[in-house]
Amino acid sequence: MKKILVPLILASLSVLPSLAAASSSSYAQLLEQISAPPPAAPAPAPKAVPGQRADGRYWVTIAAPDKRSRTRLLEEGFDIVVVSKDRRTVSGIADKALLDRLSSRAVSVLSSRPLADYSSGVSRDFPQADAVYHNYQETTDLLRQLAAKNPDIASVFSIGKTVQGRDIWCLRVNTSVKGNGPSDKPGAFFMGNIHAREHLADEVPLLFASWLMDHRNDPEIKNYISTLDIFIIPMANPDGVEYDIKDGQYQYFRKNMEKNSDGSFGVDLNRNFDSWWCREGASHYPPSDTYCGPKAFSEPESRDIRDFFLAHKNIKTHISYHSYASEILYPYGGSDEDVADPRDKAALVKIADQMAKLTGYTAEKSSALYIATGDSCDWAYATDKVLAFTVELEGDGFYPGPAVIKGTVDRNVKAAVYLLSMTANPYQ
Ligand code: 0X9
Ligand code: ZN
Repeated sequence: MKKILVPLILASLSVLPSLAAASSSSYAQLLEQISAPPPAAPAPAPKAVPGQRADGRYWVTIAAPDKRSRTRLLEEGFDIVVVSKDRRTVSGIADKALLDRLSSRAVSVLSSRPLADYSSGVSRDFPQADAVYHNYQETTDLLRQLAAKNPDIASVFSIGKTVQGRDIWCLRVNTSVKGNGPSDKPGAFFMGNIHAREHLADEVPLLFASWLMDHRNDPEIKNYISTLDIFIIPMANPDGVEYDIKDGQYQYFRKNMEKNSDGSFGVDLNRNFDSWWCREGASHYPPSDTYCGPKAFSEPESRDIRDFFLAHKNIKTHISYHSYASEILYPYGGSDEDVADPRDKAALVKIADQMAKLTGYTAEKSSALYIATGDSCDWAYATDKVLAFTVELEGDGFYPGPAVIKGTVDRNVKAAVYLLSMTANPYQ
């Protein structure tokens, strides 16, 4: 019955935008899209699916390259609305239970978003001029596409939820372990966008992930991929990001979306870690941009990142991307003290110097920028001796426009690859 209905549904919904059109996950094509001039007219708001209300269901895109797999999906109860032109993907509607079922099986879910986003007409996207930046959904979709195209080496998993219930997604590149399981291989962890308005700090690790997949067969990269455990979390504070771009206008928002005791919003996640918590460079005043929260690790996002580190003690090196100061910073930032271990100090300085050469940025001890306590990199170093760097990307503000993306990513890919080269033996 359902099989007969599908063509009718497709015909009746032929006016829908081609939501399932395959978007590219290749690094070169992503950069081409970024360099292309923005379209003259604003993109139309996503249209409501006729007759559908915002009721907890999802608009889902799934890889289904043959008829048999599409049929199986229908039998599972997946409501196929669109088959992509190349017939490789289908999009349609699923409730939460079905989406969970599909995600936990071998089915390749490429993207999913609440139907509410389609029917409410609420914009959650960048201003038109910056449309090439990736919002939360686009970031999630790209990570999933990369994993779907490289299933032998990559997987995507959530490290936990945000205040508003979004998943914080991690792409893992590991030839033997998928998802969140343990690995003995030395780990390198790249994280971005813990501060909401620093959108370039999502683009760099996200496009680095795409670059890695494109270059997976280059002998040097192949070697890192087969010997290391690489984690990439491009958007550590998705609630803040989505708020910052709400209604297509920038909100200059830095923090997470915690509702504070005084009614204000947001804790500075980079002041909420348990490293000299809420001493210098942090504020107890909730409306402040550097509000440290009511206690260390009061926030789900900082707890998720903490627990992620604690679950992966094999992580040796780390970058947290921020913007914008063109700096490579090494611990400590919460104190003028040097790290006590001279071997670690030498490695931190050496690696920071080399990453500075590769990017053209300035290397310095984090506290030289200013002392700020509760910082994620200080905590990672103090807890597990992770060689942790804050990379302050370039630009002339928080919203430097699309033109800076390519150069910034190119330069930082070089530094990230260098960090990979140091991960197995940082003290070389
Ligand atoms: O203040 C911060 O959290 C970072 N700078 S930003 O402008 N992106 O907000 C710098 C963190 C460096 N760490 C310390 N100085 N502790
Ligand atoms: Zn920042």
